[in-house]
Amino acid sequence: MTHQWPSLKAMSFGLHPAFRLRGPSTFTQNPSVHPCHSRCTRSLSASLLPPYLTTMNEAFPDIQKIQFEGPKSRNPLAFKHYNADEVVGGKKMRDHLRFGVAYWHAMRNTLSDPFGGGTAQRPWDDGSSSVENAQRRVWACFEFMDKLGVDYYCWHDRDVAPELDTLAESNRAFDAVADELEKAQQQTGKKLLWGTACLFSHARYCQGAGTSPNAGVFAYAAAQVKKAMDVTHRLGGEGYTFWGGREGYATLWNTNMKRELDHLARLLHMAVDYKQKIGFTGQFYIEPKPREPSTHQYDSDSAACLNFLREYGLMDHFKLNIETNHATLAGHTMRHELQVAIAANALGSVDANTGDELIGWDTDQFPTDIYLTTEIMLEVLRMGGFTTGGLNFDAKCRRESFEPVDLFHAHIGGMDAFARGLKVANAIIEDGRFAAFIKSRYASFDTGIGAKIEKGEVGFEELEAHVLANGEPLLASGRQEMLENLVNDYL
Ligand code: XLS
Ligand code: NI
Ligand code: NI
Repeated sequence: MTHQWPSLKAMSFGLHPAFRLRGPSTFTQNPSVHPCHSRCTRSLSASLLPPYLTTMNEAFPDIQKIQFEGPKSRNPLAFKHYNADEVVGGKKMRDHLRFGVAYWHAMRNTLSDPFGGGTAQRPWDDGSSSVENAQRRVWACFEFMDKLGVDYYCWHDRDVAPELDTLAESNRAFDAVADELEKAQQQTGKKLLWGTACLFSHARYCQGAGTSPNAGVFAYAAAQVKKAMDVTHRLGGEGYTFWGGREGYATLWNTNMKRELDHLARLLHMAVDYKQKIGFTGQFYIEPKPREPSTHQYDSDSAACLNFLREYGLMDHFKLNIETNHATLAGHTMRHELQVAIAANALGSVDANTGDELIGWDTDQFPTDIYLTTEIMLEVLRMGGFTTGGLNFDAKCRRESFEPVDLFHAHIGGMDAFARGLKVANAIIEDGRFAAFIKSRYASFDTGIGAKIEKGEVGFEELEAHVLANGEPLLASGRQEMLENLVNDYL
């Protein structure tokens, strides 16, 4: 749906200085302070705001709606490959890819790193933790999504609304921001892919949330999840994610691992009960990650998550939300993690990003590697496509890329990379040579003794007799090099 935002340029009188901020930043005096905050000593009260600012603030006044211009275009603010309504393999690109904007990165990440504070210029944001600022940010985000042509977004409770002194106050602030989110969703047709609770930033969670040794912290986490589920439900969210931010340990010298795992499962069972109670029908996801911030996270990879879910009787209620950079931190490829999940009928959604091969942490970069996006889309197509899930850009601009327009370049690149990945994956599937090769590789299990093995009709004695009668088996080449060459034919 196309929505025409009123132009703020025409009515920019009386704007708070934060809104006039355009062009290069001058925050170098104190890089650890948010650029807007360093200039702004008071937070905006609702009465100071012209009424239109609570509905649309023209956060990106110089940027038009991003158009598909095709591969020959030289316009960096255009799609070369992502053409939302183009049909690939019987389905529109937008329905295959179901892109999501991650609120925490696009709207809240100041682009700090371990050696320096934030650099991001976000002129619509006054840097305060006021509810008004949070409400204004909503409209900046929806303007961004609308201009970008992304249909979904994801949030943590504390990305969209501030954490205040008490749970009651935080919940009230969350409701007030949810009012704006609801209005913005209705106005633009954008949808919530999933919500989640941030159970890792506040100091109370320094020893974990569901796995904290402190029952009061467990209770706080439960209360926060309850509220985040309520708001996700209210906003029609299609899913709800549990990323175990600090659900792990720093050292086993102070940890009762078994008890912590039991507690985590208890929290998730409570969430399942509450989901049924409020009638929330969205999909629950667990997001694997091996480490960082903890030394070891209990949800370390797809296999560990599935084992945990099976052990605690939660398999029917959860699928996995798999993130590329987490897969590689776990020492796996993304494709490996996806296949493990698909084999258990548990692939739900994808956090689309990528890591840096030379940096050892979760760098959350935008995916631009077509080989990677092809592999991801091959697996997604192979499982029949997303249902509730999608491709959430859990990715941030580099610290050097601090201008608002960089948010567009980053997402456009990711969307184009996935559009190409989708097309290549679809071509590979339609062509059928890989599938035929893999099928033929296992052909000895289709008939004869192989079929009997698969059906469980033979045991050790029959197989010994088979070898005694037939002798040494004849092996075929794995043809890895030939197949890798074939991939390049499609790119
Ligand atoms: C952090 C995670 C986080 C989750 C949501 O590494 O990727 O962003 O996606 O809590
Ligand atoms: Ni993630
Ligand atoms: Ni991550």
